[in-house]
Amino acid sequence: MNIDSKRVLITGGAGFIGSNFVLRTLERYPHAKLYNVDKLTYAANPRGMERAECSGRYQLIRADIAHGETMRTLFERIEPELIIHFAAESHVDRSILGPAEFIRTNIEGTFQLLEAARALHTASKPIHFHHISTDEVYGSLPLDEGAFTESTAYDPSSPYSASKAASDHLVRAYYRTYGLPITITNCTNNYGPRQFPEKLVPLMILSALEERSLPIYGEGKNVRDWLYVDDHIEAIWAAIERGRVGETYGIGGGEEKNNLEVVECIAQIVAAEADMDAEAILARRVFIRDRPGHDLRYAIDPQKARDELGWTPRESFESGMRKTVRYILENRALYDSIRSGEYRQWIAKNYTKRGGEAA
Ligand code: NAD
Ligand code: TDX
Repeated sequence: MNIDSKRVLITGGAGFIGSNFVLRTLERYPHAKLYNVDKLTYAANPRGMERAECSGRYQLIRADIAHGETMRTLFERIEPELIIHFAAESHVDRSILGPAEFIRTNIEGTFQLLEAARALHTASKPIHFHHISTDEVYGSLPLDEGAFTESTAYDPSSPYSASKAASDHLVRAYYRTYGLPITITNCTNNYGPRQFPEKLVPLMILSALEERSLPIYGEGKNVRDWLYVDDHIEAIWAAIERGRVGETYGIGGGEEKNNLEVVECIAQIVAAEADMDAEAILARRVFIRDRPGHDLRYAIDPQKARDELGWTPRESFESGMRKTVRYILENRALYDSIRSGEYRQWIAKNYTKRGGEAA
């Protein structure tokens, strides 16, 4: 499906990946109209999206995807031709502390969106549903062998990954049962500008810059397959434009690093960019209690995406990390305001709510 000139409903477009996606998509597709349905939870970051707001082709609608009636009304008003579903509770540690919101947003929310799409989809006015998912649905790999493919059996470990697995199953069921046109991408760990600083990469960059301790779970040997956010965005465009309806595509960066290596690389880059001492940063590593159910290793074999979509990542881990560190250095005020709570007040003042979402 061609994205340009379409009415595109994006969910979670104020979050990390979604907000990067909105900004890049407005540039790449000069006729697309984007409607961003976002509840503006703690993880949302609508600041810095002035470029989108000035485009005349972007609207932010504050609403909860798990609120069925609100979704039905919105879909009837917007009449989207394409839905790109990013919205989720996304942090594994939070899902361990309190899974309820993950079940509500990730499962119930996906269900309500699918229902709203099913109600409007017809052969003459089709709606394509693209679902953004994660490699975590496949569980854990041994340290030194193998990679997930699209046919790997689901085996999620955390409430987060179990809720994402359930949402993937629902999306595929709506294709098989009701003929709703869908595609799914299951991507590895992203990093880049605008990521909420609870996740490993921005947390470590800010801690290094602020001369605070760097908390590493367990022994730091867990491996993730890292992908710069812009490369993920290219993969989503490719899956929507060139993917086959009903198919799933694994998206992986081919940059496997354990957490010690990630922190080492961040220390080197922060030291170079901010004129600091890498050894002094690394001396502040502290090894803390491991995450319960901590998956040892994730890696995606991206051959299907390469062969069918012609997609390959452009950034190396090193070049993507350098861009990320520079972005944080140039936008310190944004990160300071997120952590001070001043930014929550700014959201409350600037965005009115629609039905259904928590205060
Ligand atoms: P994020 O936590 O940064 O942003 C999530 C966004 O969803 C926020 O803007 C939030 O306000 C919104 N949201 C949450 N609950 C909502 C609700 N009930 N109704 C409407 N909006 C709601 O997440 P992210 O890291 O940008 O991830 C986006 C998607 O990509 C998620 O589906 C995630 O599972 C998937 N994913 C993320 C990664 C990663 O490394 N970050 C990797 C693979 C897949
Ligand atoms: O302080 C920390 N110390 C630490 O050692 C944090 C926050 C994390 N870690 C470890 C845990 C993981 O092995 O770093 C690794 C990465 O952790 P997260 O940034 O929490 O990411 P992860 O759990 O791998 O999940 C991420 O990638 C897949 C996203 O949060 C998910 O939304 C996505 O689906």
